Amino acid sequence: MTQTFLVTGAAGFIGSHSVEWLLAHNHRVVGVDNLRTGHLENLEVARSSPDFEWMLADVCDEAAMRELFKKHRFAGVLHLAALVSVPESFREPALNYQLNLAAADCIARLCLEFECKRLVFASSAAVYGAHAALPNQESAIPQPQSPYAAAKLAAEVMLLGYAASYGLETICLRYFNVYGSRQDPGSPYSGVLSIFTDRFQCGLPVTVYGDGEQTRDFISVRDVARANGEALTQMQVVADRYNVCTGRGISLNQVLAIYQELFPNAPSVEYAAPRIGDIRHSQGNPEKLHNILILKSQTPFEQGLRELVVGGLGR
Ligand code: UD2
Repeated sequence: MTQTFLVTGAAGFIGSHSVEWLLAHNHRVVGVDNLRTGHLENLEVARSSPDFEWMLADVCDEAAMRELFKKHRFAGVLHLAALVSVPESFREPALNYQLNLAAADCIARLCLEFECKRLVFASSAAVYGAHAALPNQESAIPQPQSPYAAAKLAAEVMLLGYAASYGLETICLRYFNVYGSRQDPGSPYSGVLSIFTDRFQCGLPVTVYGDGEQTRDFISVRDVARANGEALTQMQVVADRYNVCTGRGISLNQVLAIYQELFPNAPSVEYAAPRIGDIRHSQGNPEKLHNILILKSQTPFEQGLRELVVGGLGR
């Protein structure tokens, strides 16, 4: 039976890929976005499908969201809409509270009211903080160091509280460093691979903050979309928090070695002082999620990066 799913933040980087995964697996999707940071062009493929319904709306608008829940009987919700920038959460703590905590609570209450059983929530590796033991395990005590991380953690606690209280199937996914097409390179705080790809393609030098030996657990957006889709649609899940990562830490210098093969004539890399608050190493343990979801093999980093460079950021 065809089921209908709601995706909030559908026009975003992760949202648009997740919508396409659901459509490719024969589901109907309603996509909502206020286009604050999302782009309608990201939904070009989705909007050509008769199984996709687009709605320009703000997830904080409870009346609009209630109308949507009333109209459709959602089998599940993928809640991705968020204030996505950590630095912006410092500048705009009230907006961070609204978008990253209050909106999640509102969506969860609507799920309860309209008997939608499954809620997949976009959390972040940011909840671990800079001093957590590596690889990050879900059982570690979180140490949020930004309003962004605090709100994501608070939302996890709230939603898992609803799981325990009302049986809502809440899956909190802690994304690590997601990369891939449609990641907007437009701000200095954009994902490093979107910035590097954009600059190398324009023949411009890239800047590395620090010595380049910092590591990140980079995961392809394609694998993240699949994890989102499987978490939303698989029969057996356990309401809990899960890392979405590869388990492999790669240094920026290793990343640059791949770019150098792809852009042999690129200007030399510039090194600058490390960014304030920068985490030295980030690496997660993916086992817990892999134990509940049947996930096929993941995209090797070298392959994912080459595809991004060849296919382009906009695809
Ligand atoms: C990621 C998330 C952030 C938060 C955090 C949790 C992204 C975009 N950001 O921040 O939301 O969850 O993890 O810890 O996924 N860098 C350069 N040159 C550049 C840009 C960045 O050297 O032009 C460095 C940067 O200093 C850092 C690394 O690249 O050491 C990764 O930076 P990032 O902004 O992609 O992601 P991160 O890990 O700081």
